[in-house]
Amino acid sequence: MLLVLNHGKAYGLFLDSPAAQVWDLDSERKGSASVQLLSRRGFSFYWFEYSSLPEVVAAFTTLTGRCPLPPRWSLGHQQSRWSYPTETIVRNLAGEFRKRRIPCDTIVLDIDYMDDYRVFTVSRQRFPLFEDMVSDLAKNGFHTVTIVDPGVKRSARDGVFREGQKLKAFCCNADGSLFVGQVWPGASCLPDFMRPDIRDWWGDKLEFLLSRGVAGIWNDMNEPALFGNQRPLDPKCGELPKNNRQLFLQQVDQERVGHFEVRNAYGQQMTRATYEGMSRARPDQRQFVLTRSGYAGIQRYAAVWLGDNISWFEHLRVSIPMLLNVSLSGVAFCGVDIGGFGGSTDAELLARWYQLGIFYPFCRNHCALDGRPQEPWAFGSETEAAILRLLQVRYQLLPYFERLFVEHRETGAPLMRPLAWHHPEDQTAAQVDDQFMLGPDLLIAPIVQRGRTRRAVYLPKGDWFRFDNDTMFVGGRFHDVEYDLASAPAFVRSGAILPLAGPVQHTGELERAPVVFRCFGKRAEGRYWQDDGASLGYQRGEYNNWLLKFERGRFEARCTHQGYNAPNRKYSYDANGQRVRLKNWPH
Ligand code: MIG
Repeated sequence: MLLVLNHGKAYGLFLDSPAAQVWDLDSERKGSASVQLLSRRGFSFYWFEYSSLPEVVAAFTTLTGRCPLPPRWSLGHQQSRWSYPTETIVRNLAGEFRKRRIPCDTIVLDIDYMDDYRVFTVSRQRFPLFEDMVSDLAKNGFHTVTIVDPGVKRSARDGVFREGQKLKAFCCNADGSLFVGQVWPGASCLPDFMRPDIRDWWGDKLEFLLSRGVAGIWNDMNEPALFGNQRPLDPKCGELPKNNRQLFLQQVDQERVGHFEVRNAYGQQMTRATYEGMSRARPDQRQFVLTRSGYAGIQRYAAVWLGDNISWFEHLRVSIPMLLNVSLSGVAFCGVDIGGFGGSTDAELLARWYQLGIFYPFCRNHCALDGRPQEPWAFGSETEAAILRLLQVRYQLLPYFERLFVEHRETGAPLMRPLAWHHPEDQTAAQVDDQFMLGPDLLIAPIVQRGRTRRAVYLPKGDWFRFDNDTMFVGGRFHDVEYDLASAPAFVRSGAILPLAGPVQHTGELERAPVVFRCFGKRAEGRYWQDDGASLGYQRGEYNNWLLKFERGRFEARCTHQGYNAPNRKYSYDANGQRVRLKNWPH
């Protein structure tokens, strides 16, 4: 969607077609913009006209959908690498986290857990006791996420391929022969996820992983990406090739259409198959699916990460405007690889990336095969201590993150918002793209350049408090702010109440961890949401909703909905540096 803010008006333009689009917003400064769509199948065009950004996004997400509440564990810290190739390495990795008391909820297994990269297999050579490993991890508070790519090895010895052949599940060339592409398993075929029966088949195949205790699924390569010269269309060519020259054909209703006509729906429909399959297997649970590819509405099925970035400060910095764009397009649950995927990170970059990454809705450290390892302890004790502290902040703030996901469902508002979302009249705020708001109460302004220990932070009007030390700042101007490696680059709006929980090692401990309602400013208001963090009970009213107020030295919590029987925990509030225990908190 294209968003335009202009003199108190907010517009949204959405050209609904999964074919290639080229938008040129006057790159040559000719005074005109152009939109090109390479399709013979028609399109829908939506025009939104409101007076504010939140209204346009509310309407757009009414049209395309909103994220279901994620399972709480998926909001914790995730550790990934291409790859953790053996059971011993995975077990040691998990052990390291707990030994060092670095919070972590999830271990992600990239393509090397499979046998010969064949989908729905496990390498018994490298993971002889895969099921035991997954269940031992779970006992230790870790969830296991596995990657699933669309390519199915073209081999008569592969059961998934044979089943797919029987169902005529795979995309074909114009002459009816099987389309074969090169991906990780070698010569591979691609399921046609446009077909509902094939989505069902694929979704049911996930049982292989789910029955082994796998908690979440990561869909990669689902553009679909192919090796070598099997490239998709270059939209700049200006013309859509004939059907038989569009890589392969796909089935859309009763018709066979060229792949380029529906290319952007491929990842979307694969991810949908995944989400729906998981929902059938675990009907009352929240699902965690992660995807690289998607289309408008992908938020209904999955979190999105932005693919292969590089361990550069430039990519740390650009993740902010990129994630803001994705967020404003409805994808509230998003992030990029913390530390950077390609290349090699270093101590400074990793710590600075965690300073930002703890505020991404999706918080995962991931890196490629050939770079140097980048687990939180990979660069010595100073960096490790900084990252540990930063991750503690992430976990403290999880009740706030959960509230923001609830609000996303209510209003469509993403978690990450440009400053202009809350300050539309502020001309300076409109220009800032290396800071963002996390919900209404937190402003994040990280270090985005190498060698810096301080930066200029723009605070819109109002009073602000530095999250780390409560120092007050007057807004409406820039401030020169210093951050050591362990400080959270966050400012809290005066008038906010943040529920802070912890300390914990993983989200399994969160529900019983003490909560402190921290009040910022002389008068403050907040909201606190409680549910089981795992089931769909919230859709049946199994949650508690509290409105919090701090005024004239008094703290008050008013329950506006009570439907969840929460376990006991300690509550207190913290105002002006004084902590007061709340006795008789009604559970
Ligand atoms: O050709 O699965 O973006 O996160 O580690 C590379 C291996 C395929 C690309 C993904 C990356 C992942 C990698 N994948």
